Amino acid sequence: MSYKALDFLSYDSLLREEELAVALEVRRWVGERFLPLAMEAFETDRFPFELAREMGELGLFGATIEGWGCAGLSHTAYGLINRELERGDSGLRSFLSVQSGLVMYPIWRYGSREQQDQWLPRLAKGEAIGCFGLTEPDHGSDPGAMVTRAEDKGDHFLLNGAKMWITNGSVADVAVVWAKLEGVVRGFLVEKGTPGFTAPLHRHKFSLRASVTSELVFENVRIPRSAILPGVEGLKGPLGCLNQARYGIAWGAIGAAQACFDEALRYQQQRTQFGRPLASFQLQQEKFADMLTAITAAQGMAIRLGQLKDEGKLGPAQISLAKRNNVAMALQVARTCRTMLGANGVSLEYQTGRHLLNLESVYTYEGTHDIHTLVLGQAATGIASYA
Ligand code: TGC
Ligand code: FAD
Repeated sequence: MSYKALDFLSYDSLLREEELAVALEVRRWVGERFLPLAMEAFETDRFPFELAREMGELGLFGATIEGWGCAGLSHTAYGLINRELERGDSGLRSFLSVQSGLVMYPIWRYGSREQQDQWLPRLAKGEAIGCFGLTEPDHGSDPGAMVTRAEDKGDHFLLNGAKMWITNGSVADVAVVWAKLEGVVRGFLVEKGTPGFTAPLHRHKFSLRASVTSELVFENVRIPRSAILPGVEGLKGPLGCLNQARYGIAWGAIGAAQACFDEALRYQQQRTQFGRPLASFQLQQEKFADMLTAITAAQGMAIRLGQLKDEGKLGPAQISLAKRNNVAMALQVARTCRTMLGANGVSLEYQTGRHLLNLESVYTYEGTHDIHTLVLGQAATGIASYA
């Protein structure tokens, strides 16, 4: 059955022709190539890596970068790509967020020309996979307290520590790892197979099951001097990357909400109880009205975010506003739609329950809902509660 994406205020008419074309192409690809695998991927706890090269061929990775085989699209187009992928699954959008915003972005923005030439073309094609290690077992919301450290040994660095909850950790060819060097946060590119570097899988997740999550363990890992990202020092390095990924999530969450809305609407139009379609009852119609309003408001935020980013005027607190609002909105929509499917809502035969479970992770990663509340509290009052 063909998917109908909710667009009540005709936001799509604000898009440039090529942006809309990208969105529709990704929508088609998700429907044809990803969705047939989605239930099995979630049930068997695996990401369909066989799709990575197709995503590369579509130009989805590092799509806003100019050069190195990247598509050089607008940030609005990149947002739309996130929306369409997350309509499929948050794990699919996560795969893109990490590869593009958290791996290609720091290599492009902070890397040396050699690092860019070595990694960007392969990452763009989906021939190489990357991961981003910031969170540690004892330091999540407060990454500035990290204890992973690099020691300068003259001709090389020695890396020790551990990272936790790392998307793509055990499959990545290159890990962007944040560690303190003489007390200052620095980024390092650590290649798969480097002696002393292991990446055990996190098992038993009930969320984002179609996404690989791993620990990264560094025990006296010797890395060459050329592995340091020369272009940035301090916590603003990793936080600058998070801006890219959080921007994508603000768009992506809308796709998950649209998918749930579409499924609940079709279901309630077709299923009858008490001799009438469920969608005809006022209690259900109130839910549709509330969700329609919430999704439409989130879409307005995303499109404005895209305009500001394309103009180079988007600030971190504005991204926090949209990440916080749109993910909470999507989680609420998924939960409401789950109830509207009755018992079928707990079956993986329907997408909504999968989206609901996934969105619990999205609510927590890339800055928890609470952390974005505090960022907004600081923006509103001028006082940082976490300082
Ligand atoms: P604070 O003292 O405020 O700032 C330190 C330096 O960083 C600068 N800065 C930023 N720069 C760029 N973008 C931002 N969003 C920035 N926020 C702050 C700031 O100007 C300062 O620069 P400078 O030059 O003065 O040194 O830092 P703080 O330690 O007080 O922390 C602030 C806080 C709490 C907002 C920050 O730590 C934070 O955002 N915490 C949340 C951590 C987080 O989001 N982790 C995510 C891990 S990655 C992940 O989840 C990937 S999910 C992957 C997937 O999609 O599958
Ligand atoms: P904590 O920081 O311990 O927070 C626990 C609770 O306390 C939360 O509710 C939080 O909001 C609240 N809290 C914390 N501080 C405050 C405060 N000052 N005031 C009020 N409340 C507060 N990280 C990476 O680096 N790379 C990845 O690729 C990555 N992928 C992930 C994939 C998945 C599936 C998941 C679930 C997580 C991933 N993460 C990744 C980690 C994620 O970014 C962290 O889980 C997140 O930043 C929160 O850290 P924490 O889990 O340590 O929670």
